[in-house]
Amino acid sequence: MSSSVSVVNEGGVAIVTIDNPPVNALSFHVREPLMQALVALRDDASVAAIVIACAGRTFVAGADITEFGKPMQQPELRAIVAALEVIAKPTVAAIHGTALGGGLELVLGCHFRVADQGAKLGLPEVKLGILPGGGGTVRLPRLVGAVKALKMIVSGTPIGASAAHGAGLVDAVFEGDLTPHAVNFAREMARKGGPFTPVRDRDELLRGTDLASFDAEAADLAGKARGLEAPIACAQAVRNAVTLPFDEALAAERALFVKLVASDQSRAQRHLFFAEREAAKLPGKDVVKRRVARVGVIGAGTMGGGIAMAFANGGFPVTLLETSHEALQRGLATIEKNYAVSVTRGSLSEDAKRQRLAQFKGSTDYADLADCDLVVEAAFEDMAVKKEIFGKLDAVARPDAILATNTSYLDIDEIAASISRPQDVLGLHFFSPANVMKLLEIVRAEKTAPDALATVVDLAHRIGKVAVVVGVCHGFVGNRMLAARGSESEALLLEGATPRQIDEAFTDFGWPMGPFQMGDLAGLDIGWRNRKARGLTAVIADTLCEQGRFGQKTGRGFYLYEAGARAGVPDPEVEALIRDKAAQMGIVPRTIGAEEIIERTLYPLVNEGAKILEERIAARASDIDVVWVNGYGFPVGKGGPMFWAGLEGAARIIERLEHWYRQTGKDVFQPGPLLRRMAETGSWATDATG
Ligand code: T1G
Repeated sequence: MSSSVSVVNEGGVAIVTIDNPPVNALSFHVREPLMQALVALRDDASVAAIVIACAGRTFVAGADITEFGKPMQQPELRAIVAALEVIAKPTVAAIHGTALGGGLELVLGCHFRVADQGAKLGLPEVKLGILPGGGGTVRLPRLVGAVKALKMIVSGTPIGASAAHGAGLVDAVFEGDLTPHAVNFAREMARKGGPFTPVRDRDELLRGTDLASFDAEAADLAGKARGLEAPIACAQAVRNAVTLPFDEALAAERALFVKLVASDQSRAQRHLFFAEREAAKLPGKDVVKRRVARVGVIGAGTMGGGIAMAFANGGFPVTLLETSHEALQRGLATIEKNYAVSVTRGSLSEDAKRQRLAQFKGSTDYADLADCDLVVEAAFEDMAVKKEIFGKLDAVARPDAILATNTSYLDIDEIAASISRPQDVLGLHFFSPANVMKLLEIVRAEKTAPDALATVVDLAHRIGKVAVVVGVCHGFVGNRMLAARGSESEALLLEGATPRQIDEAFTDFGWPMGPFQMGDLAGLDIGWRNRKARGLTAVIADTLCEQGRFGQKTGRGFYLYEAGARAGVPDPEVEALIRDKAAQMGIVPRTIGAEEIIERTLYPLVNEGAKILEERIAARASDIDVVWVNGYGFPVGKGGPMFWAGLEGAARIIERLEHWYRQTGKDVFQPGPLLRRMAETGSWATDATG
């Protein structure tokens, strides 16, 4: 045997244990000994049944994603599953942790599956821009039915053990140590005797498929694909399971897999998978993290309330502080309403709502923050206000409490310098709604202590956030680049593009919404206040705000919103306003195509990202991709702005920016050294990252 696969014969039941930390991925050094073990056990007369289990924290979490894009070494997963299926004696998978992707496909080759209560089973390949390539699209429908399989595979969302048991994917669920239960189950199956029908031969569920309702469900899911190929291919593969003989459907799955795994979209999504994990890694040696048992949040407004919920949802007791009893009650009432909405939607149980609300303690007295290990300030975006708050915190907070600000733009070094312990100060820049948005920009100030930084990076993971460590500058990474993206939006309006045309160019690119839809959703007054604070203007947006048109919240912004409508409709008044302003500025409108819109908004985004890397505000280009995909909806199929720049070609980006700068009367475009180097080498690596 090998160190990755071991076999123990327990009274005639062979226990095959896979041991490939950290997630038992089906790497080649697992597949080869696993195949050898199965072939040997198939013919071993002393073995009446076989159990496949895993060591460590989880069952097989999938194929080894790092092997993609390289020649696949034999045996492939498909061959192992086929070898499993011809074994006449009962085969039982013992599932704990997460059986995902190839892990679930492996267990579909077994006659039976048993799981512990906390197990999850799923086929998340679609999130990597591919589809299950080990027979999952053909076998899963045979156990749970075509429509259930379609939803699981196109969403990529795993299901829990009890749901899997109810759906027929798992034959038994056990509490406690799973392996003995699995061995007893296998022994009982052997005692009862066969035949043991392999999943591939179980067609009964498929025969009842209503293809019309299947197609309707598939069409609905396809409508949400936003240009991604994998969801469409997943649906097609599951449909093949219903309409084609097993082996033809399996061959069709393989053909789709081979096409997708080589696609830019899958490369982009695999890039993001590893980029998110890389972003959480801090340079230098590991440091001892500080203990965080209780969190304080200052400010119970939209951001403060959302931040408090994010920590309460992660299991932390929260002290929520406001300046007045009325403001505090308003904040707590909003939090309770938010949880009530989740209960109504069915995404939260009443019991969970009660548990989370019990985590909150409200106060208007700073002294009540004295037992907090982390305090997050989410007050008004004003430096004087922040300094006053941090001054009070400096006096009351525990000696090694971490003092964080949620500021979007202000200089955190200046805040840190205003108190006695700058080493405890950092930024936690949440994105609204803070209890929903995954991205958390962790701002490392000049004097932030390494252990404080490591502590909050770990905390981010514990509350389900995707953390990216960034440096101090105006807008950090995301909002600084957002300003670069928005700089041309108004110019495009004045030159002849309508808000709808610009937004449609974005949604056709794959964004969930365009810049004007996003502005109306977030509230145009936020940008207006920020521009005024910095002495900047945006002639159209400023005029709309002066008219009280703040977007959805006022029923009118760039678009008109019928009572309560979420989707706006073009407003002739706005288009007339744009025409008037353009005329006053002597601009003659012209037809502007989608390609120009994308080049003039997204190429400056890339250029700003390159500057951010040069200034070491972000440590890696992939960190910038993680920010933009998780904080602003950059299409995952394009991998984030910096990965996408590689697809576009930095040389082309430079050439087009030079063109547009000339065309719009700006100074000559000067690409920075890193953008130039990217054009020459195809790599964003800076000296720091090698
Ligand atoms: N392959 C290679 N490395 C993997 C991996 C995988 N499948 N999954 C995780 N890792 C690494 C990860 O990069 C990190 O590395 C470490 O393991 C811990 O991961 C044929 C083709 C299982 C829920 O998509 O969802 O099967 O940073 O930080 O938060 O049809 O990992 O430590 O160096 O995420 O506890 C399908 C992907 C593959 C599941 C655990 N499977 N993994 O989460 O730990 S394609 C997936 C996850 C496939 C077949 C197809 C999560 C997790 P490092 P982690 P975690």
